[in-house]
Amino acid sequence: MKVEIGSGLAGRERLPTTLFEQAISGNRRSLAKLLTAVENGEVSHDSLGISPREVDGSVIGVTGAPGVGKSCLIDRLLSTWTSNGLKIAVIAVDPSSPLTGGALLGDRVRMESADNNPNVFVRSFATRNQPGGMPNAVVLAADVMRHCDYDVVLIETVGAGQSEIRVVSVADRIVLVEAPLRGDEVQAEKAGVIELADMIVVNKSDLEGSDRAAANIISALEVASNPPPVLLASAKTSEGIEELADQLRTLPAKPGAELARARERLLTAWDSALLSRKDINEVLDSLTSSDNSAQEWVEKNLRW
Ligand SMILES: Nc1nc2c(ncn2[C@@H]2O[C@H](COP(=O)(O)OP(=O)(O)O)[C@@H](O)[C@H]2O)c(=O)[nH]1
Ligand SMILES: [Mg+2]
Repeated sequence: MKVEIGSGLAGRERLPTTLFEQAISGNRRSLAKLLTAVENGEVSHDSLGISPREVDGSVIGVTGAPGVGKSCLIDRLLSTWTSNGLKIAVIAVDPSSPLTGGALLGDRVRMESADNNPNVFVRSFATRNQPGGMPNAVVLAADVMRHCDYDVVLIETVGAGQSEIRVVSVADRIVLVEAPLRGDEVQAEKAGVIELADMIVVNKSDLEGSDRAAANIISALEVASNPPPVLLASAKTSEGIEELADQLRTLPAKPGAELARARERLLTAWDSALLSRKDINEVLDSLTSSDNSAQEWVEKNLRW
């Protein structure tokens, strides 16, 4: 089935399947347009005629608090991988888009390897109009990029909060980035990510305290049944980057993480189904009156 997308596109370009064909044959502009339709929820796997991708380790979520160096590390990975002949796509997800406009300007500056490199495609995704739907859009975007011959798709989040965990839980593998000065104690915020992370990278190894930060993380992980590998690296000096780039290409999924990941995916699908109810605005209106509680509404309206 062919679906029309947006009125801004003329003629044959209106068809996502046409855009998809053009994107597959290497047209970056068509890929960008198709991804806009994906971001707006205007296309699906079905309408593009593709099945959801098999998990093969090629879609990697990169999460961690703002400022730890995720974008800089990704920039280094882009250089390393593209010089080995790989094509890499990056999806930068910005759930705080009302403030930044989803443009991630700072990140664009930091991803220097992306500029004018035909083997790199960087795309930012805003969650603005997508309550609960973002992870689904990211899944489709990553699948589309893989179809367009990108060997690795990196998904970068702006932070490491609950909504970011939701987004990266759709990736095949999850990398948590840490940095010294933050790593002194494993904070509550990270508990959920640590359960999901297949690897922890302590970035800024050029700074004092990075060894201690890594040691603290390793000792905090001792209680975990399947602790992920912890790697020290520096996006500034490139120390550890080759090793990181190598390991990420063959990183095994952490045993036991499937359940935690399935849980996040279920919650995502659940949110998305709830928030896309036709009567969602009436439901929300009814909850604004003080005698209706959300808990009661759920009990009355959702049965299992
Ligand atoms: N010393 C040092 N600074 C770094 C390193 N990696 C990133 N930074 C700095 O950390 C800041 C945040 O980096 P950025 O990649 O934007 O972090 P993000 O918010 O996690 O994406 C920037 O000022 C970088 O220059 C590193 O390996 N060593
Ligand atoms: Mg960043």
